[in-house]
Amino acid sequence: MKRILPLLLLLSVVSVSAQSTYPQITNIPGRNTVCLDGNWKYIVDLYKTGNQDYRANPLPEGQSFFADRSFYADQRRLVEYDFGAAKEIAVPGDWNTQRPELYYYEGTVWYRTMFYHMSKPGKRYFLYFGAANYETVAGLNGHRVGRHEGGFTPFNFEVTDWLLEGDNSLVVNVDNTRRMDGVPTVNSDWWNYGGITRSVYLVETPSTFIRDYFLQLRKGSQDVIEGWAQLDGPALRQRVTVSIPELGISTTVTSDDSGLARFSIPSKPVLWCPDNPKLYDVKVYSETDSVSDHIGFRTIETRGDRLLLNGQEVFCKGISIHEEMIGGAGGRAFSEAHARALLSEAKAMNCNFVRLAHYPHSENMVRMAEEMGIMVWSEIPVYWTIAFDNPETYANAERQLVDNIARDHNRANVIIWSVANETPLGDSRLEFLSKLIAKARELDPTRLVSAAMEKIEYEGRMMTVSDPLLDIADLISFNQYVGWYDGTPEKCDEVTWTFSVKKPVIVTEFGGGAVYGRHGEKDMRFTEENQEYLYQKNIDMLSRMPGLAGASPWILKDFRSPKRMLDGIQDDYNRKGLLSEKGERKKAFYVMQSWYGTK
Ligand code: GCB
Repeated sequence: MKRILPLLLLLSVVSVSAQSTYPQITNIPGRNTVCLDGNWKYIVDLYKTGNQDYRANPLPEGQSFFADRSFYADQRRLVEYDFGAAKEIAVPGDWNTQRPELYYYEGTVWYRTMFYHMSKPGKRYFLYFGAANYETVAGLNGHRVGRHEGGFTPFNFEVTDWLLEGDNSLVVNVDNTRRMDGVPTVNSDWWNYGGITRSVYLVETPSTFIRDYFLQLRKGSQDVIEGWAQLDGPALRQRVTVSIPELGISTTVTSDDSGLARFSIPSKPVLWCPDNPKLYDVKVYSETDSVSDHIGFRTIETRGDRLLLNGQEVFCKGISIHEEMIGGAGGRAFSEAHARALLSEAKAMNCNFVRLAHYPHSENMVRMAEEMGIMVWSEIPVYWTIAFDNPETYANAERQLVDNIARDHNRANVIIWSVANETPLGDSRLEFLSKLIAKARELDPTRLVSAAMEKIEYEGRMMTVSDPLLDIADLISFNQYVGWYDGTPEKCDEVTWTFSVKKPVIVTEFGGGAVYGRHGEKDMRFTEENQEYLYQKNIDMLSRMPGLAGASPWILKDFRSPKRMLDGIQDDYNRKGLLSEKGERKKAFYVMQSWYGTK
């Protein structure tokens, strides 16, 4: 087995700033994979000491460490970083809730795992990370294999040439330092959980494989399945088949010179909807590869201020969710069981819709919601005061949008791509968000695109949303806190809403804080009674709103946020949950449950 000591120096997060050059491989559950999850060694590196030699002598991406003897200069430092003596931490998992001393930690952590592998002839291999927050550099057996920025989207690095027969050493550097130019930026109202927060896989593919495919009903049609498959590898011209046995479909086309195969298949599938979340077994195969999936078909569109699912008016009975575990130590949720726990509470509230705020949640969450018949608002972390003037920040945001859409574009339950939340008005912001909206539409013409905007008030208690984005987005979707940040709950009775455009309205946030078990008069802040009253008043107000097509109040569960320091009340939690962090239902939960029960 090769020495693993010097690997840290190789994997510096400085210098080369290019994103991973490998486009995303989609549908990992339908591929041939080895899961690398487990207990990995870790070293906390507050001062980024492991990066320093590399900073002086950067190696080009992919170049062998062992070719450059100058890196052996300081053996002592290398020994200090020997993983042999290091402790272990679970992957996936945030580091903050696994180690008390890392609760507030923001910085660099080195991870190392060993795995056994024997390559098969003619196969290609990729390391796939579901997500790691925020910046990741990975190295395999002494070779830097790639860097990725963004804490909530998947990424993969090809490692075919760097795998050894037998034991392999994978070193991963994760840095969750907040950055002004990052997406999100330094200021956000949620915990900056660091680490490898979603599963890691070694994916095996044939030398030419089906990297991605997109199959949905043609926009506006319920009887044509349309889409494409993209091959990756040397044999780009092949016969590619889509097979859906239950629909009697087996359609073959030939891919073009770039490996793209386009499909247009007449068919009348049973449509996916919350009451009948029908999924079909789908197989996409070429002469060299084959991938299986479960795909549902539905349409989503707007007509005036009406929202139509499969041509029928639908009301989005929603709740906003942060991807945080219910109970235990809390922390970043990632597994199917975590997803089921969160979504079951949404179901119990009679929801048919969730706003997965404020960043792409795990694939488990989206797939579980799809199976349970829950529609999804999917969002990227363009949140508050992003560096809208910075072209690199734009490139980063666009990359996250592209990766989010690539991962989930076959999920029937995803009906809305959201490009932002509560961003302050301005020219550069409008240009930034308009470009993101155009990009989303270019990649996926079948879904709606919007953003969570903000309400404004003008004379005489008239409320509206005044945002040039309204002309571009498909929805009037906005956050409002009448009765909490804005007056007392009674104010809801006094206001009137009006909108300058005729589009469906989704109130993407409303609510207020309450501590579970804290009781008092309905005008006493942070009591369950106050929150319950606030919800009753808001529901009355929403019911009078023209074009109301849905709501996703803030929020399912109390969630950690460093901005919430009030002693004895908040204790690092935003208390606007309808559940406590342990999952106990507050009174307002039942207000939503009964309102949605009548809808
Ligand atoms: C908002 C934000 C959300 C916050 C929430 C609050 O408008 O979109 O991220 O957590 O308000 O609790 O203030």
